[in-house]
Amino acid sequence: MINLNSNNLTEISKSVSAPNYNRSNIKSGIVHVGIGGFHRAHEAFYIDELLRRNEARNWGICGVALLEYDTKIYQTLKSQDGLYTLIVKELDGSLSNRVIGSIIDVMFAPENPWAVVEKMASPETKIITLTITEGGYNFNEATGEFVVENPLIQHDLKNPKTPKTVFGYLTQALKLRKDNNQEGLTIQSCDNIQGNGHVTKKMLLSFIEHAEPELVSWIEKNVSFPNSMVDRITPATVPSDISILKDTTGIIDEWPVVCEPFKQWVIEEDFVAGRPAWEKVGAQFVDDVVPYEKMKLTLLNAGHSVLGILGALIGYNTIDETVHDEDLSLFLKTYMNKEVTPTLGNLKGVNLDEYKQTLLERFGNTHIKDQVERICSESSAKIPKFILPTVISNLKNNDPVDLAAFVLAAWAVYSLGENEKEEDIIIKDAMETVLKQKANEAKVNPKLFLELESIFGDLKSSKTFVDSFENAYKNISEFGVKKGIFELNKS
Ligand code: CS2
Repeated sequence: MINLNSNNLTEISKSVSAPNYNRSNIKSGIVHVGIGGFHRAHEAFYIDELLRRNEARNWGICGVALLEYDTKIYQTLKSQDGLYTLIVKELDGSLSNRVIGSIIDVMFAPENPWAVVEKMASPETKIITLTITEGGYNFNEATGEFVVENPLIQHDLKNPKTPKTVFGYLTQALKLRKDNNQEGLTIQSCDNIQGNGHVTKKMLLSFIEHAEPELVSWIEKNVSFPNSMVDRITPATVPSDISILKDTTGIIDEWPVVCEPFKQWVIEEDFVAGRPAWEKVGAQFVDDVVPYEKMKLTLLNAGHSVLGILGALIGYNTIDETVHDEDLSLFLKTYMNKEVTPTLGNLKGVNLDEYKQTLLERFGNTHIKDQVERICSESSAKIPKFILPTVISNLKNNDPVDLAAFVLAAWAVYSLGENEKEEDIIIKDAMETVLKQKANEAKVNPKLFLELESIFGDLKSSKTFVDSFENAYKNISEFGVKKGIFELNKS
């Protein structure tokens, strides 16, 4: 058995593919915030691939764990010198293991916030990338405006030297760069949000208007915020992933990452301080990423939420189980074809039919075992980005919204915390308390669930939507999801 760390790399490379480059010669041109599974399956993989081709010596990654919650991942990566195994689960069930070496340093922000600010401000840093989750951007879903009342934001405004949120860190780092007459840099969001670069810029500038207004014009001139679409399904690592790796390779890795073979990264060309040659390892650079983002958020991510919420109520545990249920897969296909596709218009450069077909295959990968619980987590931040834009567009055009209403009604029932087998559903959501409260009120009058304005905006005033929602709610709560779908098909 071999512990995964730098000293053992030569030994490790005898049993799995491992970095063939000298990690001590690499500069960290990238500071990345949020070193969860997705970053390690995606961006860190692309950089590792470049490093293996000797193409990215200035583009190693310094990974930052921002929250107390990230203590364990920080400690694990620290003890493994930033190394971890990426386990790709192929469609035929075979596993390809590869040790990734691109994270050359890790920092734990709560331990020494100012060290992180200085790292972000160092001349070596050219890009700050973010995976801080959909909810991390701190905007009101209905208005799109920054939520300055958030107590953590208030903390950062009052304690600029010991920030807690990404906005506090970025502000201090940019201020330091300006004060030191440094060049600007690129801030690149890798989260699932339409216009993720625009949103990052808008939210950061809103914070800065309150914190350091004189910094705004410097940022306008010196910092860029490219939009991007990121994709690779990365379920949460489970104990058997760790033990299978140990049994088959002898490697002791406390936190490997598992993912599907598919990956995609479409990026807008807008980097003010240089960038890695990501195009050499499969990323696409385009002038306008909007079509790709729309497609991914409204079909893949929404598709996940549809299967996750309906599947959770029925009592399924993994996404492949849900998509192998004929009622659910037919429901999803109909949702994608009838309610989503017409809202997408003509997307230059993509073949939608092929994309949807591939999605069903990816969701159906029986080896991935992506957790329904992971998909349903933080639905209050996901639904407004993945499903509501489709609803709003269809209502505007007098097009059907019945299937989306069915999913939202199922979410209201789901939020009661019990599935159709009378087992508890574990709800992981920043809005858990209020969701449960509204879900209980909805038992008497379903449309009260839609009063969650920070999620649904003004949806409750659409009679068309409310009628479909109430009808679906009644069917789901009385007869269950599958019979509810049957009733829906009849009408
Ligand atoms: C998922 C995403 O969290 C979710 O709900 O839809 O994590 C999805 O797996 C990734 O965006 C795939 O690229």
